Amino acid sequence: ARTIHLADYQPFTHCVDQVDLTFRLHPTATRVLAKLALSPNPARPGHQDLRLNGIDLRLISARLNGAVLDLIADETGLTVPATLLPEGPFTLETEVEIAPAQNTALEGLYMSNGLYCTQCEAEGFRKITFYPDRPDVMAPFRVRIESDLPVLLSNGNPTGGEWVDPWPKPAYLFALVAGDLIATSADFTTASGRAVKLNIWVRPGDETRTDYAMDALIRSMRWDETAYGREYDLDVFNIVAVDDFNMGAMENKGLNIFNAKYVLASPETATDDDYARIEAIIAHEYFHNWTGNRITCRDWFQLCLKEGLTVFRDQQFSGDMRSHAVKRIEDVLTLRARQFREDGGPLAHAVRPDSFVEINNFYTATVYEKGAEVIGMLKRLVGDDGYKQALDLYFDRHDGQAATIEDWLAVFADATGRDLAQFKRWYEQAGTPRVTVKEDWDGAGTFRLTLSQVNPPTPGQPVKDAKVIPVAVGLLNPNGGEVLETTVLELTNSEQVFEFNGLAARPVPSILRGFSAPVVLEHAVDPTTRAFLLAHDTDPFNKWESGRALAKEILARMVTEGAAPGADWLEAMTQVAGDDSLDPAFRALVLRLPGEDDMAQTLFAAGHVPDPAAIHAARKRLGLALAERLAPALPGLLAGTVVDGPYSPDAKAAGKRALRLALLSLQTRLDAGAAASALFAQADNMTDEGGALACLLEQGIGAEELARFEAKWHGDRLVMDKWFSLQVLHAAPEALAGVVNRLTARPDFDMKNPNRFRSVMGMLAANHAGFHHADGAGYRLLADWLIKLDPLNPQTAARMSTGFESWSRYDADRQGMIRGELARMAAAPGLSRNLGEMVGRMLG
Ligand code: B3K
Ligand code: ZN
Repeated sequence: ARTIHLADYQPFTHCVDQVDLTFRLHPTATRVLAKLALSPNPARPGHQDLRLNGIDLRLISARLNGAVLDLIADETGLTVPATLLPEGPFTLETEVEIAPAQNTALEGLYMSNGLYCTQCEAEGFRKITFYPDRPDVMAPFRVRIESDLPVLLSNGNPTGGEWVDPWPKPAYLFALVAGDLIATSADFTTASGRAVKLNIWVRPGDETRTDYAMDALIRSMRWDETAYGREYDLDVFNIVAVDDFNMGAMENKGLNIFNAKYVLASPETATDDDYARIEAIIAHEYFHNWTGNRITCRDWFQLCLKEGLTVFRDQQFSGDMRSHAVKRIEDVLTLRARQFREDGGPLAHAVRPDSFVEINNFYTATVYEKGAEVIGMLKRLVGDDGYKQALDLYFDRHDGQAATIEDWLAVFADATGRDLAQFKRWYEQAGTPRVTVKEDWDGAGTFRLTLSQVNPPTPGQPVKDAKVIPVAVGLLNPNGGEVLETTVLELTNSEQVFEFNGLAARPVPSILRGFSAPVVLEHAVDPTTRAFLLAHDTDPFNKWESGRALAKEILARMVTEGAAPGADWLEAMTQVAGDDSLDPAFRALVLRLPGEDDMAQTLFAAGHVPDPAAIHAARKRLGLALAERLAPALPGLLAGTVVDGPYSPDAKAAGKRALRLALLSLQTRLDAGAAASALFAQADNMTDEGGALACLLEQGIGAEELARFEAKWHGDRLVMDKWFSLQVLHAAPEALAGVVNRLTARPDFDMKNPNRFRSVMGMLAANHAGFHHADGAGYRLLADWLIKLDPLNPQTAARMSTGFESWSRYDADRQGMIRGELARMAAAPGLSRNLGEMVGRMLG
């Protein structure tokens, strides 16, 4: 397969001035008529061939300025030779036939439960019609849909039986939906007075579960007006929920298409986490209307231009709606679990990669989450005002354009006068920097911090330059009072000394407050000081982080030295559990034990070969030790988390439920499941019901509850996904393969449905001790199923293969087994470009 390089970018030969599409829908023989108004692109002088992308299209006819063309398409598209083209503007009409019902890849036009829908990002439009399918070709679209189905939707405004989108857009933002759908509607008036009709379209029966998504949409629209001065720009905004979708959702202009999982919510069926994710994803897709649609990417290497920024914006939004402290901790947990893991293995790549084989393989935690972190650092370095000025300039200067990271950095440089040449390395160099801290107290009022950075090698990038790293620091006095409030130190060299004078006593430093940079901090701190910071730090992130570091250090010593659970940590946890002055959501996060994959990552970084079984056993012992320590207080603490009144998904009530479930997980280790069974039986919401079930399964009990859950929910696809997930995630290591085999043999295990496939195979890889069981059964199972899925849905197969990305951490036996499975996949006949690239990169 061919590798595409950023350095080879060239503008397209032609401009598309207008697109007119007619769809005659049919499950196996849809006709697509495309009329393109084209003209030579002045940016590409000379008389050029016209090359259009097209895959799996049956060409019926082609006409140039009305005259029939005798052309034959090849595997990847259609060329109209320059010799046939006039000097100036011309029209090209094509008619093609496609078969949406046979499209299991869920890319292009496909069918989901009787509904026609599309997914075009990144390169799906070429499966719909012949077109220059690249983001820098932007055109206004007009769409006519011929079908008997009751609801027919596309981008833009409905006008005289057509959908007219006045905003020039790249083909990846095209969308079409047709089917039997019901809308929940609302009216929205923008700040400048535009009336907008909002519709959320779902399958009949699901319309009782759309209220929260609508509420989140309205709040998102208002927020973007106040926080960024960005208004909506069409008369309608449609959202459609579909059951079969490769990812979370898609920001098609005026017609967002969502995985039903991220739209539908009712208290009985959705957890608090589901509600929070729905809010975040609704916001994310809506925010793309400006950061992604009005200003798009010049080429796919610039993907982080829209994704990093839009993630950053949705994180700000969720923080404003809920709690900034809790949101930041959750975001860092995700970053470490997914992005640090990726950055430390064979799939590491820059936030802006410079080559790819299959772009769909680069919708990663690095592009999204690290991309957002990079923007957070930029904001810290230029300040809130500088950020605002830069963003205003960005929207002003680049509206209607397809832009680059160079454009993005230029608006910051121009708006603030700051030189960002060194900062740009964050976009170009992969890997997680390690920042080491040394403290020095001279006994006479001066405290010195020596910060140094190491940028580890990653595939294709053996040597790295120093980054500019904003390290937010505060100093506490020995009584816990703050003597230096949060100050940003700029680490730009490989080593630098920062001095603080006039101090009355040796301070306790709080370093990397708010997780001010996506780095691994190496700072030797004794357990007493960690506990002190957990008790006194004024920065909520570092307060949590101190408890986290303490737990990880103890777990590491339990695994490597057979140490006992540390007294400092148990004491500190007791304090936090009982401290009613702290936000319950925060307490829940502190009480949550570090995950096993996280521990494997940490141990590996410290020079150990992680033993999955030993980590699993140590984590169990630590949980039990904590439960026993808290035992006398647990009933009272649990009673304090009862939420009065009917269910509400708001952050305060959700925080209480999160604390209750954290405590219940401990209690279940002591009472053989009595409290959890009771909560399960009386639960009136999915957070409690699913949470109680998880507590039971985690302890290897709960078979009866599992059966009751199935009997109650077997008709609900989304809830049944949870039923599948929970069993796989919490299966005992030696039982995992058996559980997976039992579940995949069920008739309701439909591998064509990505949610269902992920519920089992994603959780298989997430069950650390089970997946890495020494018998290798987990590895074989995952590889077997990826080989089966790949011919049907290469995108999801490739995505799920990241279960193997951490292979190099483990012992020689496990490495051998995983590499064996990767090689077996690599040799699978007809392997897709998607999975082929992933497997090839993992094999190195
Ligand atoms: N832009 C889409 C993701 C498309 C993924 C293509 N494989 C959703 C989002 O980031 O909002
Ligand atoms: Zn996005």
